[in-house]
Amino acid sequence: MENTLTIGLTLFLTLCVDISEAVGRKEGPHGENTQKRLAGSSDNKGGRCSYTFIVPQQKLTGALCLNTQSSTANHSEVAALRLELVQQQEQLEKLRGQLEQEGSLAMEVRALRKESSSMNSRIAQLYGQLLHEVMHKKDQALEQRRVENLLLNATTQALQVSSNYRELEKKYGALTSILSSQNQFIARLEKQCQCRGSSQASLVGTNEMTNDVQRDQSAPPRQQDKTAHYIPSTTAHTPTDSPFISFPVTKNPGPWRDCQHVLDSGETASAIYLLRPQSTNRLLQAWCQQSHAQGGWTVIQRRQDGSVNFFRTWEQYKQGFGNLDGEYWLGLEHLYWITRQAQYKLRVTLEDWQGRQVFAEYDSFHLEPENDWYRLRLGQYSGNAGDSLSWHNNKAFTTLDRDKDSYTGNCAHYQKGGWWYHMCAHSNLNGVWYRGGHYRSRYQDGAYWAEFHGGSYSLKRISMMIKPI
Ligand SMILES: [Ca+2]
Repeated sequence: MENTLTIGLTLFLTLCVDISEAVGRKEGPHGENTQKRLAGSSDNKGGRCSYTFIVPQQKLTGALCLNTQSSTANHSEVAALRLELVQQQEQLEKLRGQLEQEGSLAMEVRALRKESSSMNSRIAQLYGQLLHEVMHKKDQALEQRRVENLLLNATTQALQVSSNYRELEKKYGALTSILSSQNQFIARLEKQCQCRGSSQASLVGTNEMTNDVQRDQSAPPRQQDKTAHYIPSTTAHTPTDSPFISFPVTKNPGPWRDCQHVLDSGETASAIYLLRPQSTNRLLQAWCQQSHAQGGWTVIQRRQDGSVNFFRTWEQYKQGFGNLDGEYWLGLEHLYWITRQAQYKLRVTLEDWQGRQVFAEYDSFHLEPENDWYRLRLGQYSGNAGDSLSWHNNKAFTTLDRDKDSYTGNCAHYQKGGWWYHMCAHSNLNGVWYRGGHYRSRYQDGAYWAEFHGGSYSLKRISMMIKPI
């Protein structure tokens, strides 16, 4: 604008100078006053510079110098200037248009930048989500692999269990087969026993069974079983007959009520004596222990060398069996009649394989009759062997062929001897006599007293004795 104004003023001044010169040339000598009035004190002679001051309406700063001699502008220059002015105006317009265009572009750029920024944040968000999903999928893959491994392990275990189950089934089948054959064997034995009883065919059947079971025992079978001391089975059918073959040489031939009676009669030697309990015609022989614990003891059971098989039937446990000077069982029926006479006490003496001797005493002992399965009635314990019989108090007697115990199976079958079983035993002095004490067996079938060395220790010497109080 300032340039345009300057150019305008210059043109105006140039035009003014031209006009005044033209006027001066027309007036000639008459125009001197006028020239002097216009130029003031300045003199136009000899090409001297004349000045004309024009005060524009706008405020001007600085002095304006007009060379009247150079103001020979022509129209072409004016036209050129005008053209230039127009061109500049056009350029100005163009610039303005460009400026406006640039302004709109700047707006667009700003909008684009804003959009770009929002897009960037959106991309960052999406990237974050994607990363999260990738990690999640990775975790899922790991979890899936873990579950697959667990499944694999479980399957392996299931297969193992299945295999074990099949093996157990096979074992069970084998055991069932063994049990079946054992039952058949037992039935055969019972039949043989019955045959033996009815035909009175002496001891052939018994000896067969003895030998057969003897194989379970560590001691070899002895010929003693076949000697004259064996208690014959005829007593079961003719109780009044004497079942005994030998008698000791005594001052008084007897019979006596019990061994205390023998002692009281002056017979102080420990030996076999003939007894006949009161209220019965039943005669029997028993070993009287007269030197131990003040004497007078009627021995009702003895183990010492494994020479006699104790895996016997009900009838045999009822009547008694074995060798009176060795291992034997006096008989439940005899015990019943003896203990009816008075109040008796029971003494159990035990000896282990190191020679240690202990005893257990019960201050009362008697049996119920056969129709109550010779139920055990026992008093208070004393002694140093430990009490392994009170648990059996008030229990019926059980044998291989007569199961009166409270166990689901037959305890006598597993423990290989008749006893007052509960379910099953804290003691079984009629079990298998194993040599050496500790034994290895499928069942707890040794001759043991749990409180003395436990159930898997077969004792060396055992005796059960009764004596009236
Ligand atoms: Ca039972």
